[in-house]
This record gives sequence, structure tokens and C-alpha cells, in this order.
Amino acid sequence: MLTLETLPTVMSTQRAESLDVERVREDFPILDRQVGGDVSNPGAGPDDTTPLVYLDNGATSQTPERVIDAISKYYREYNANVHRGVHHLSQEASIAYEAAHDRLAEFVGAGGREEMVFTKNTTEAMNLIAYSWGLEELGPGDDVVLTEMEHHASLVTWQQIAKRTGAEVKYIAIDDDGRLDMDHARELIGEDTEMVSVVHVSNVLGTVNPIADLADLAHEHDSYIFADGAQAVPNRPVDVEELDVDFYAFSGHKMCGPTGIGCLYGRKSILEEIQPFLYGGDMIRKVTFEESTWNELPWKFEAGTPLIAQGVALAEAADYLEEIGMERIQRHETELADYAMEQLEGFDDIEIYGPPRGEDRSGLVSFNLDSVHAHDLASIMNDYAVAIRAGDHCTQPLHETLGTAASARASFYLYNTREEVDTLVEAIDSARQLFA
Ligand code: C6P
Repeated sequence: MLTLETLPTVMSTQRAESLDVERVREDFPILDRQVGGDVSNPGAGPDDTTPLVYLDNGATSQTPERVIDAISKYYREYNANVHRGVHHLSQEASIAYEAAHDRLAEFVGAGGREEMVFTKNTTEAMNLIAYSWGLEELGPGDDVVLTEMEHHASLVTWQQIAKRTGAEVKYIAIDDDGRLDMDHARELIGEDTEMVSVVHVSNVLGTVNPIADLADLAHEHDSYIFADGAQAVPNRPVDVEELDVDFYAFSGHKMCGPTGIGCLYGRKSILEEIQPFLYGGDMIRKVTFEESTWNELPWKFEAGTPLIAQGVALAEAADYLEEIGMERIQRHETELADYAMEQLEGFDDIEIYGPPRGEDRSGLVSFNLDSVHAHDLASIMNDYAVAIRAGDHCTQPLHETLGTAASARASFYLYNTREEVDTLVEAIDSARQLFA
């Protein structure tokens, strides 16, 4: 019998259970694809003969059947605009859309739907706060503290807002292993700091940053903190209240959801105070020829017809991931990255970026092979039907710090296997021999 005494043991046994990858793979129709033929006509064609090995999950993840079904069900059964009609379909769509906010709020530990704004993606969430809060509040003498490992979504946005307001952007340095230099963080975050904007998990280094410690530092100096969770929410449990952040952003398309939707968590007391980002329908309460007042949260920040199909599908994705278990996904992904690193470390002409194997790092590996440009390497990988990403990964300043213009990156997710890592390593070895 399950008693209070045995419950923790049962739960920890469940947590320890590994993920049944073959079972998970059945949920993703695209993983059956073969590739290699003509690319001008998207979809499987007769010349596609090599089984796909998809290792570009940091760019976008694949979509399980039940999320695809949720999109299809919306369009087949209750497609209507929300908050605008008393007719049956509009009511169904409104209820589902609002419930999707509740679901995503719960998924990341937010207080409720008032704290969960749907945006186009992480980038738009970042711009929303930068424009709504930053343009109003920042001025000469104020600092915005970022890190050297920020994605352009954060770096370019704050850089531009700083130029327009006279504020200064400062960057916390990284050490040789790609971790944040926390002494430098303590030096930079001070009385003049108004915003600390930091990536939770680096999309290049795999570093998992100490967000709660940075939040403490920021709050000690009456600064806000914004964490970019684009590479964190898909693959680890995230609780914004535990992290004690003021803002937190992530994208649906990296967590088994559709493209075109992202989420912004914002502390209710702040969202209530700041101005809207976009103006128009649905975000207003009362409009006269002279004045307008704003709708309640979160609709104040969702102008125009919102992302209805995407919202309900993203809620389905959250259900899917949680049923599998975020801790289990995190462990699986980390094990794959570990296994890949272990093998790549065996080649002395490969440089791997980020913290050493075995540390808390996410399930991606960025690297360079001495003799081969990252783009050429990705192109050879493609001949093996292995999808990886090459380039600066929207982190040009970080790559400058790393002393390279580009890197290759394999990023793993819940449906990847050790055999796929073996294929990756074999393909890299072939590239080496080709260019030797
Ligand atoms: N990184 C990658 O391949 P959007 O494009 O708005 O959904 O996400 C932007 C973004 C913000 N922060 C981090 C840490 C990210 O990794 C990304 C997206 C993709 O690494 C595309 S550049």
C-alpha cells in the first residue's frame, strides 16, 4: 500500500527511471523520414533514401503527433476569433486560449494567467520588456548588465534600447570553461544597475547559469532580472518563483510546440505598472477619440488577433513533456551530450566549447574540427542525413570571445538515441579523413 512514508521512495524511483526512447520516437512522425533527395519540394520524395538523424533541436524541436492533432482539431472543430464573439465557436476558442495561458503559467511555476503573456517567440518577449519598460525607465547613468554568452535576441535588443536612452550595457565575462565569472558579476551589478538580462542556458556553451544567485544580486541593488529560458524550458524543470526572476522568456518551437508562439512570464506587480508594447484591438478597456485605457493582464500585452491555434497546441506540448517528465528529459539529454563529448574528446583535433563533461550542462555540444570549417562540416554531415547547425548561432560576440567565427553544434532532445550519436561521430570522422 502507498503510505506517506513510501511515497517519496516511489517518486524518486520514478524519477530514476530512464526514458523509453523507442516509445517516445513513435510519437514523432517526422522521425521516420528519409532524406537526401531534391529539397525544392518539401516533404518526403522518392530520392530520399537515408534515415534522418535530427540533432538540431537547439534551433527547433520536432512536433509530436498529439500536438499536430491539437492544431488540426482547432482548425477542424472550433476555429474562431477569441474575446470577440458570443457565438458558440468563439466561446470555445476563448476558453481554450485562456486555459492555455493557465497551463503555461503552471508549467513554469508562475502565479497565474495574469503573469503569462503569449508573444511570437523569445525574441519578441525580450523586445516587449525592452520597449515597454526600458524605453520608459532607462536613462544616462543607468546600467543594463548582460553576459558575454547572450544570444542576439537579448544583446542586440538591449544594445539598441541603451543607445536610445543613454544607458550603458555591461557584460559579465566568462571563464576559460565557459562559465560565468561570478566575481565579475558582483563587480558589475551595483547601484546603477537597472536590469540584469541573462541567458539561463547558453545555446552554444551549454552552460547552465546560476539564475537564482544572479536574481539575489540584482534584487540587492533594486534591479530587475530577466532570464532568457529559450534553451532551458524545453529540457529541465523551471520554476520562475524559485528562481525569483522578474521576467522569463521561452519559445514554443523548441519544446515540441508549434512555431510562432513564445511566452513571457512577468511579475504581476510590474506588468500592471508598465505600458503596453503593441496597441490595437483586444488590449484596451475603453477608447475615446482622445484617450484609451488598458485591458486586464495578460491581454493588455496581446494586441490584435492572438496566436490561438499555437496557444492551444503549446498547452498540449506542455502536457506531453510533463507526462514524460522534465527531470527524465533533462537526464536523457545530458547523458547523450556526455556520451558525444566522451567520444569527441578522443580526437585531438577537435575543440569543444563550454564546461567540462560531467558538470551541470545542457544537452548540446558545440565544437570545431581543426581542418574543416564548421559550415563544410555541417554540409558533410548532411550527406549522412545528420542535421546539425553551423555558424555563429546568433552569438557573434561570444564567438569572438571564443576566438572563432563559427562553430558546429549538435543538440539533443528526448527522442535522440546513442546510436544517433555514433552516426554523428562516424560522420565527423569521415569529414576528417576527407579533408586530411
Ligand atoms: N536560438 C539556436 O539555434 P526565438 O528565435 O525568438 O525563438 O529564440 C531566440 C533565442 C533566444 N535565446 C536563446 C538562448 C536562443 O537559443 C534562441 C534561439 C536558436 O540556437 C536560433 S538562433
